[in-house]
Amino acid sequence: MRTQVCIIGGGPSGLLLSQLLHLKGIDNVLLEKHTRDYVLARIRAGVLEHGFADLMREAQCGERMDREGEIHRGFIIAHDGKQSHVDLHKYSGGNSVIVYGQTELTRDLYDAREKSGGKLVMEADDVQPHDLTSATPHVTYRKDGAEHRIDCEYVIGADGFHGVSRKSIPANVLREYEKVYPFGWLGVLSRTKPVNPELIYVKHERGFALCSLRSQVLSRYYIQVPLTDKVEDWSDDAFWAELKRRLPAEVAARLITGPSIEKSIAPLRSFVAEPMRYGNLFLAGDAAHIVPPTGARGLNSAASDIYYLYHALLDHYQKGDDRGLDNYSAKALARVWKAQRFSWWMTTMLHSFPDSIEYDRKLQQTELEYLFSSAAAQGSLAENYVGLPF
Ligand code: FAS
Ligand code: PHB
Repeated sequence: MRTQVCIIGGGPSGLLLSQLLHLKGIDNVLLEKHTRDYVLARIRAGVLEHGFADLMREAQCGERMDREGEIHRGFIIAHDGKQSHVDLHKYSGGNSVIVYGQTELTRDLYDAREKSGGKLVMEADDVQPHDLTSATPHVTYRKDGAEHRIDCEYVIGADGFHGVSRKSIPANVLREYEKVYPFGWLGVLSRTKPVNPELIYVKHERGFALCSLRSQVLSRYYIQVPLTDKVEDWSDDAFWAELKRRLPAEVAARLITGPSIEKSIAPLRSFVAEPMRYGNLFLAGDAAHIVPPTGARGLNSAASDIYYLYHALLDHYQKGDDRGLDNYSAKALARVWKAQRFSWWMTTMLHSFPDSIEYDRKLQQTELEYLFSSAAAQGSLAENYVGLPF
């Protein structure tokens, strides 16, 4: 098989780029190692920057997001016995975020690709990119016991943190930067009415907590747990009891609990791989960078990678202009590192660190006192949370 662009990975990054390129007549094939149902069963992000939402609309996949997603103009940080409101709309010059689950937007993207006859190869085994620095790269994979080859001009590595693409960059070229946090997030999804119309981020001496939602009948909650915890250590009752201990009393009193329909522990890490290009391989999304979810930047960092790649490929195929492709890595990384900074800052400010000293805890308190005493500080938080410009 021959195509112009071969995309490895059928998560939101790969699917969004595939759909955008398709609409511009750029031929592409997407290879995903799992089934669509397996991909959709993963519960992940919940908050979309306005830039991501605009890309979904440009991909003609924004209709359900706009109908079912919730516009959020702020959120609450509960800390030191107070509930402080972050007015995103006021401090970001009128912007907001959309609360719409990654599962749903990924479903919308799969539906769009399948409706437009997209060339998606699901359950593609042993995907391997080859000859990346030549003018004729190709990708091989196995399916139904047969070996397949796709000849292409560009390979997009959108295969997530554990994918094959980043590992295809030689060790003497690749530079990796990583910070692992000494805790994880235990997340629960429940068919219950959310405890609050806006998200509540909680800084508590027992550990961080987050009250989020997917809709008015589907709630998403998280509590910080030690890295040694296993999800089987946590019954639903134990989860709800611990969440209530960390919430402000009046919030805990109105919390509606119910059986978990998904429960998992995610480790927290900050990670960046440089460069994001190697020959005709371009990395995008989690294949190149990971953030702790505290700042809701994970999925949203993928958005700008896709935006830059989409426009760079358009310029190449429509104008013969390769400046976008040549500048991709530097441009994408500039925004990626800003998302890294913001996610590190939110995580450091709101979590309990096992090895912290009294001075560190005073600094956390001061960070929050400064934040809520300064319009400039709230403006900085707001512009990062709604999404820095692409
Ligand atoms: P993905 O990992 O989503 O997709 C990569 C795809 O490539 C997968 O479908 C995988 O099966 C496929 N693949 C992998 N190797 C392959 C191979 N060799 N061949 C073919 N296909 C291959 N972000 C937030 O903003 N908020 C959150 O609350 C949040 N929570 C998260 C919780 C967890 C447990 C995780 C892991 C991530 C979370 N994230 C969150 C970040 C997450 O949303 C990612 O940013 C988002 O999934 C990135 O999308 P992709 O880059 O498409 O990568
Ligand atoms: C979520 O709803 O899953 C979510 C929301 C905001 C975050 C992290 C996770 O910062």
